[in-house]
Amino acid sequence: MPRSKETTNAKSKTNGAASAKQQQMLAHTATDAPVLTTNQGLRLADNHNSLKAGVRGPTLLEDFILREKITHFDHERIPERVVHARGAGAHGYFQAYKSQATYTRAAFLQDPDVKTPVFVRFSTVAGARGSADTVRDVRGFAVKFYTPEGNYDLVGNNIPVFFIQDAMKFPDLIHAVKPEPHHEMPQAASAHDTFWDFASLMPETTHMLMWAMSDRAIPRSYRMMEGFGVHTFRLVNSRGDAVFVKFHWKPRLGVHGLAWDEAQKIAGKDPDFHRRDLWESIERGDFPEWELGLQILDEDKQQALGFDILDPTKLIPEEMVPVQRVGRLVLDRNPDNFFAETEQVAFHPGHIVPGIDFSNDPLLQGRLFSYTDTQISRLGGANFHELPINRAVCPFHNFQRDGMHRQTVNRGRTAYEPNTLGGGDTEFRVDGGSQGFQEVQTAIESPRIRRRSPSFDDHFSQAALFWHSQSQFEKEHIIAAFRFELGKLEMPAIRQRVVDNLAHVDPMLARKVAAPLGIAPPDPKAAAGRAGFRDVRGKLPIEESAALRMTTEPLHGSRPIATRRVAVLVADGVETPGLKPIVQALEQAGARCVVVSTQLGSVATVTGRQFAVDHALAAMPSVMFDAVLVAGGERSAQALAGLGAAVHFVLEAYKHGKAICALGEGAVLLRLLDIAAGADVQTLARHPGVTLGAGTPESAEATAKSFVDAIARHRHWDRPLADAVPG
Ligand code: HDE
Repeated sequence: MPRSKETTNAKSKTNGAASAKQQQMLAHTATDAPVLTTNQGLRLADNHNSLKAGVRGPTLLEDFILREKITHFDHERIPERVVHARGAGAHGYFQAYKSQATYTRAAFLQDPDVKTPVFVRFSTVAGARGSADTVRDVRGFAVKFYTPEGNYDLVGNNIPVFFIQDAMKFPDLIHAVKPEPHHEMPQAASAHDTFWDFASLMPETTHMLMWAMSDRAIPRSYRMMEGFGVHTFRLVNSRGDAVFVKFHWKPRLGVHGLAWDEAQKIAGKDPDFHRRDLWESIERGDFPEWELGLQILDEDKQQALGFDILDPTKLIPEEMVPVQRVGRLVLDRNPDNFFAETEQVAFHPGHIVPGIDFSNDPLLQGRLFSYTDTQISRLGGANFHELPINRAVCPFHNFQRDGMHRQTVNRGRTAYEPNTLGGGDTEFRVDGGSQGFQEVQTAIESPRIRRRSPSFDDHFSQAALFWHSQSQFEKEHIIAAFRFELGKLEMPAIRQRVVDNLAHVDPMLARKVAAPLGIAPPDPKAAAGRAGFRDVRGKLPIEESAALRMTTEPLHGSRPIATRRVAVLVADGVETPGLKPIVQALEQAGARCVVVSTQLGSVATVTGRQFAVDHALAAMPSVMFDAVLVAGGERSAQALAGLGAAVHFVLEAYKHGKAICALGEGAVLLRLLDIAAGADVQTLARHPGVTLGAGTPESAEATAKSFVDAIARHRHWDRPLADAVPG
């Protein structure tokens, strides 16, 4: 209804000056923007003022517009996930390299020309939805394939084994690791008494604890971590033949971690570190990529392995059963809306397609009924499959009906099967033929029994395999992580139980962990006497597995430092002729260079030109970067060397093992660290990952090459002085 003149005048009077200004700001969109309405489609004449009894009077109950708006706002939140609450997601596709028909009839693994759409959600496990990304934790790696045969969810983690063997213990595990119930502390951390109390009393957790204390639990990026289906599944071909399978995701960029000190600092300086990294990479066109790997095992070969493939605390070493790479996953589109997609996506290990089936892993079996339950409580009813992010892309129809928030308008008279009234003999038929899902038929003839299989009793041999497979730096980081976590405990008895258990992995590991903890030396006998302790060792034919180490080899190809972030430190008086070709070479090798200075805007070069600055030191600390390039130029270098923030920047990067390159006079920042004193070849050789360049255009090529090589090794953990550097 058109507004009368009086109404308009009265309104502008009551709105006052501020409102007039706001309306002026909105004026340029007024003609083409869609009109604001209520949820019922009623056009709004005012979105700033509630309906009052006079301009200074009380708000009227009849203001249905205000009530609708506030009521909706009051109900905006849904319960966060019980576990994996903190996450980030992206769209993409999966493409098989060639048909896997020999093993499976799953449609998405047949045709190399077909791209199957996917949505992937990465997550931490313990923290609340607003917790920091870089805490020490397992990461979720959940993939939803929208296949022509229905949705298939591969709901895995970045660690190939799990803490417990039986679903019965999952609520206990999660209650132990979540913030303690009396004071709700600590957030998103396992370094507290209840977690280690539980873990130390359940020695089956030992293998997973080794992984959780390693740098795998503080990934550099979601893009640089592996993914695993964890449980043993089955693949089934069109003849109905089944094989066992373990699923792997292998990242194109290698597997890399942060330094623990760095991870903790990032948690404060940029709690969204992983989420931002994923988002920005996709926005820039650096699409994250993984290869899908299959470890295939004939059903009759399982006995020969020396451990039980149904036990989720065990992995199959790649040396025993190689991983076949069968396709690639590419993430190339960010969500349009976090809530609608990343928050409402509902994964379930039981969302499966013909050609894939389960094993009897008792943890997997428990998961199969848990996930529907959680979606019903989180997403408000049984119709969560109708939300756009959860909808199958193939037609789906059945006689399930009604329920909260039903969106489908089912037609016709029949909601049952069989029927004769549905328009034809039956409205839908079941497909008992080649297309329908059919479980693998397996014989079960056993007594009903509530007991753990004795074949699950080996709690330590794979923990030992993991430990012995680690490189020196990984071992040191694991020891430091155990010391950190146990050092936070209030109860010495819990520390003692942990190191007593560790003595069954390796006595030296246990002694090193125990040394600074003020407890008695590890006692393997005490551990062996405790309830729940099992150490019936199987026989593994290998003592080490190279596949269990993190990547230290540089990437091959033309972009060996793809997506690495390099800070270029400059100040007024910077020399650019020797700097620019290096920046160019780094970017050609795939890196992203970011100019950092004392202030935003630009600095003046030595010849008086403007050199643009991307970030100020105060807002962009060195933990946000993979490498540092200190520019040359007498005045620039002196200015930086006189600034605590700049010195700390380089100091911290050195401590965290990052590649550092200083050009010409820029080396003065390293001299303060006593790194480059008398910078001859021998001295430099003692400082892995440090490059000193002359800073001239002629020397740029050689300097860039050495710097790129250093960045490509990710981190230089073998720095002799790193511990001595305060930071
Ligand atoms: Fe989960 N898990 N889980 N889980 N899980 C959930 O489902 C559960 C387990 C995993 O990004 C919940 O939708 C039980 C193993 C991932 O949305 C819940 C048991 C592995 C995600 C649930 C397990 C996982 C979840 C919480 C033991 C690695 C996040 C919200 C029987 C293979 C998916 C939800 C996402 C989420 C239950 C064990 C991975 C409560 C009962 C083992 C990646 O249903």
